[in-house]
Amino acid sequence: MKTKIKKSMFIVSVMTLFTTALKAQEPTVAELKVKTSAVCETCKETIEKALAFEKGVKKSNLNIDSKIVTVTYNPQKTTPEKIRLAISNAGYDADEVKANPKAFKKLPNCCKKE
Ligand SMILES: [Cu+2]
Repeated sequence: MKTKIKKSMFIVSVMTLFTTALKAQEPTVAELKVKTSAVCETCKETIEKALAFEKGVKKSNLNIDSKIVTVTYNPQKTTPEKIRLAISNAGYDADEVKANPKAFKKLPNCCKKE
């Protein structure tokens, strides 16, 4: 009986060690590229600011020529879907996610794509 308890204790501690090791290996940094509908410097500012307030986002940089925003984020805290939604809620298209119409209406005229 005593050895049985010892054995199960051993198994539990091995499993704990194993899951701890697995957790440590999960990446905390990932990069995502999202095609947006940005057209000018103000768009760039609006999108980068919106992403700066988004949980799990470390940094973002929008290239106006390509309209692609590169986002560095923590995949344990956020997802590409949430990041696209944040861009949509700022008034811009994000890949297949269309801009939130209410947010789009509030954009300055120069930022409204046709
Ligand atoms: Cu703009």
